[in-house]
Amino acid sequence: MKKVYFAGSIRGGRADADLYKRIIKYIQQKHIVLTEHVGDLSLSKTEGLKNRDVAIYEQDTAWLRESDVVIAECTTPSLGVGYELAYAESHAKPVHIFYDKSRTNLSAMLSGNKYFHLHPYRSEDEIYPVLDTILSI
Ligand code: 6IA
Repeated sequence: MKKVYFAGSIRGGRADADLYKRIIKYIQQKHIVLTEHVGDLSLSKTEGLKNRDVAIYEQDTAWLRESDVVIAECTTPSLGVGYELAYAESHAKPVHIFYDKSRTNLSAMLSGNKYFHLHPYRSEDEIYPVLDTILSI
């Protein structure tokens, strides 16, 4: 059983929140997702404003350090997710990036970094077998 840090856009926009929720549910069948709130559909783009951002940063970076693997859905661009990916790299965590190639032109700062494992997909059903492979290693 692995500890998975799942990263997805929050203030960057919640257009893919349903997808995050499905991916998190899938991973949770066999593993622990430290960041279940990323798929919380009641969490809006502005929800975080009333929360204490320092506490969020401290908690998320602690979870990143604790995680075995980082999985990010990057179709909706997010500054927070970009930061988390660089943080994960600096802590030598394996990082897997999923994105819908018909909807996103992934930042060169991600697609140009050979450290990251990129998983462009055309349809959502392509994501799950790749997750199985990643999480069985
Ligand atoms: O820049 P963004 O907000 O799009 O960054 C999204 C990423 O930052 C996600 O992968 C999260 O891990 C992290 N993040 C951003 N906002 C929050 C947050 N807000 N809580 C936890 N992680 C966050 C309040 C949530 C609420 C349920 C208390």
